[in-house]
Amino acid sequence: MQWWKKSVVYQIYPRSFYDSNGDGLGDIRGIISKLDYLVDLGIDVIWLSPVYESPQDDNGYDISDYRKIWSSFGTEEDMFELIDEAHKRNIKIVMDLVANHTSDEHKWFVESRKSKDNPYRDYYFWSDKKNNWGSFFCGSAWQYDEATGEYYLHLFTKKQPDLNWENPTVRNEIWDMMKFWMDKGVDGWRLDVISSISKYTDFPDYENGQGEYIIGDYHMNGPRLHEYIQEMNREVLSKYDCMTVGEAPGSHPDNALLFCGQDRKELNMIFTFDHMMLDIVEGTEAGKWKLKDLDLVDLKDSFAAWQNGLYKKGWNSLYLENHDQARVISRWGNDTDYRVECAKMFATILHLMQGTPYIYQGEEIGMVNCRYEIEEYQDVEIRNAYRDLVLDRKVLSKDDFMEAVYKISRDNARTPMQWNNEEHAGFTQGQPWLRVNPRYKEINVEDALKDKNSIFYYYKNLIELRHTDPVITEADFRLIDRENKEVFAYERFIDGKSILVVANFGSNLVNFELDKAYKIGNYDLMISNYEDLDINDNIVALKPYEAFAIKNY
Ligand code: ISL
Repeated sequence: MQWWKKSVVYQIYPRSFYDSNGDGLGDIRGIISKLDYLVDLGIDVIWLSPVYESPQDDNGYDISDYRKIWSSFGTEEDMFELIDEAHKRNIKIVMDLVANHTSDEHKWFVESRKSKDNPYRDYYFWSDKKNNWGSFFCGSAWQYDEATGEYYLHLFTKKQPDLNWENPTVRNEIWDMMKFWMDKGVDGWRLDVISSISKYTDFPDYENGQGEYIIGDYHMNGPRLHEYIQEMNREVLSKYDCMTVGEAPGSHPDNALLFCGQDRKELNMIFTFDHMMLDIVEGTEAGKWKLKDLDLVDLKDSFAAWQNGLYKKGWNSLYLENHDQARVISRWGNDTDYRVECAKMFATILHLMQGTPYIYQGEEIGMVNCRYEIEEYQDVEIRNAYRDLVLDRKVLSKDDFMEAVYKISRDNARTPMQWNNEEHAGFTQGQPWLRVNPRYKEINVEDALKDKNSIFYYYKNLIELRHTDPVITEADFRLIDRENKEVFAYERFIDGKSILVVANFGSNLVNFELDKAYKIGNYDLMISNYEDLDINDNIVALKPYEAFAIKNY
């Protein structure tokens, strides 16, 4: 079995992880000093969000030199040392490949914008007119540039011009850069918005949609997408023992296998957004900022479709949080009275499915969303949306917008890691770039490590189970009691062995009937977030956010 199928990945967002030099920003030496913490947790792989040279318009997802490290994060030597120190501890390092776009300060773009006949002109998309495509971060996806009187394409901010993958020279530049890092020991890639690298180059206008600028199907899954990924695999990936996970907005169970089908020679797995969109009202002018309640049945259906759709044909990535998503216990659960139970409940559901689980920094101690004044938020997505949707176009009231920010905005995940109960949660000796969540005195690593019932040790147990029990990595998946709006239950089964996972998704007391196969005496408890199960005649009385897994072997 490929190593990444038994691995658990831990995502580090470097600017918020640990600051070793007191400038208020996390850095690579900070990460090195915390590697033993990750060894204790038991993870196998670190996915590092971008550390490259960057003007930081989008916190490093705007790269101006792919082979240099941003000086506030450290030096190239620091990065090589991180790779080395991680490897000494049997931890692999996956870097972020942000190649759909560069920074406008990358030398390719600096050249490209100079003149229409510059050799770098074709590295990007230039046009004498714009269509009605919108940017993910508000407004038009086209920016007029004085120097040559043309527009360039940017699906993200105007400081993130899209690379033209039609140009074979661009692709070769990317392959060389990937080899550069892999030759330094990097073990794989998380590929940023990989589903957008191929464009519909006739740039058709959207016919239907809300507002002046529209985001829709032309923004992803372009005609040459899989040709490019296959070329990448042929030219680079196939030459290394590496893992790959593509971030793929617009991926669904029916096209997922094009990316990660075993016979495709493309990627190992992808990140879908299907389950993360379930509380967003789609197709409104408010974009991602118009929310509705999550329906648990939708969430179950989404996971089940991916679990079943990829079984024996592809491989799932399993995630609930990352640097673009809110803290899940605040978004869909309870981050006050039942914070600990709830965090363990989400972990149980996620980590006992088939796939490679991803833990986002702080998830393992149950970090929660924050509520700040609008001025405090740093994220370009929040700032642009506030200006466009609230101030300029008045699509949303400030109150409605702020409620959405508190629920789903990206800065919820980006507040500094809470290491202890000292000032700034021990993240920095200086002024943190984004205010530390005020609940750090109650939620921090130091306390978690002292409490054997903490969320941290629960994650550690789940990781240990994945490493030791092949049923978790190999078994089939079956949803149980699909229509139940309060309980998320599923079974994993293979060769007569089965695991039953049951989770109460709310604070109500709920009775749940177990299948006879699991009657008392027939099962072993694998993990549970309460001291004891309350079972009578196959009926289990579930306490608030109670979750457990039992097995019949
Ligand atoms: O922006 C979105 C919805 O608000 C997503 O569909 C978007 O495509 C996705 O979040 C892309 O994310 C990645 O690329 C961005 C960067 O800002 C994110 O941090 C990164 O994860 C641009 O590089």
